[in-house]
Amino acid sequence: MEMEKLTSAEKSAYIKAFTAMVLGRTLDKKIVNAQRQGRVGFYTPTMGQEATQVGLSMSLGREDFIYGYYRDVSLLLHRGAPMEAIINQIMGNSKDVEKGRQMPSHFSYKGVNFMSVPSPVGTNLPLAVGSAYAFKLRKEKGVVVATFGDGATSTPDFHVAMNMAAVFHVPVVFVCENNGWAISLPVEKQTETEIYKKADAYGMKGILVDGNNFLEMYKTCTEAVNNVRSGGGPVLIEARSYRMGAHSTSDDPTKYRKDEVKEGDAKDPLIIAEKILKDLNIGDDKLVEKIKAEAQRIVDAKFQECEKIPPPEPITAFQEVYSKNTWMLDEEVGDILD
Ligand SMILES: Cc1ncc(C[n+]2csc(CCOP(=O)(O)OP(=O)(O)O)c2C)c(N)n1
Ligand SMILES: [Mg+2]
Repeated sequence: MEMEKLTSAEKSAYIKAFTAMVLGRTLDKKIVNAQRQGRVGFYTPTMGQEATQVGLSMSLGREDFIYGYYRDVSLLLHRGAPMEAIINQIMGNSKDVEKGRQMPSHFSYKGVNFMSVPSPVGTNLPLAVGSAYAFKLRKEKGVVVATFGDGATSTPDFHVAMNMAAVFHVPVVFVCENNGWAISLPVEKQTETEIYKKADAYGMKGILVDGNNFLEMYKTCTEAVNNVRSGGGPVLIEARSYRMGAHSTSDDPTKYRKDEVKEGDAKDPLIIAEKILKDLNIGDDKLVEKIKAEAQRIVDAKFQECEKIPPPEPITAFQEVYSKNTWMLDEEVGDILD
């Protein structure tokens, strides 16, 4: 890698990025293990997509909105969502902002403008476009980001959203986290063309980027986001990585694939990030080990804390949907809780 002169702000941004990636990976493994022990119900691992998510997050501002998807744990962590908010959501306990009413991994965190994740794949895309249209009409400077997988590009919503975004020239950044798989379907069977090329048909720029490399992601996304922010119209970014884990804790990928990238391989985004820090003289083995040990300590402590939190009270199933409950709901509450 060519040597660059880095400012101290850049150095700390890169260390923050690496730390978020390590936290994401560590939390991921903790939750998968806990699911195997029957301590949480379900989870969609983020492993392999840490660099894509963190590099993207580095390019965004506080005012920007994210219509993300169920794998965006590293993005949430880097953007500043408290780790306990993520764990509480997975557990569906009484401190979960959704009070257990969403499936685990379907996060929502207002503090960092991360909208509620919908289960039907691709449905966040038209919502992101509508939101970006509102930004435009109000002349606000924020951009809206939609993240989604390679499989989501086969949904009608993807095409509807791309077309409307381009026609109305709204400030939206589509980021396809192409991890090579949609459950058991490889991307080669998903589409006859490369995903970033689809942008051309709608009249927007399509960009291909190495999603395993956080620095490439950061640089590419920063340029793209700045262009969208200054009125350049929407963009589609295809970030290529690899889903290192199972689709979800209900999936057994050994039934349909041989793992092509394993933890610690040269293509592992954490290994690439470690090498970047070392090549740029920002960090050494000692720093890397310190960050990893600290991440493990934090994850273990937070997990233990969250496990002590009781489930939501039954009455909460009837609250926070309407500003004032309908008479039918009131009757139901009476029947159940009397
Ligand atoms: C409209 C719709 N169809 C099917 C499903 C079932 N489903 C859930 S996740 C998934 C795969 C999505 O793959 P991709 O978009 O590549 O994201 P990834 O899980 O690989 O990150 C499918 C088919 C769904 N939730 N919604
Ligand atoms: Mg996929």
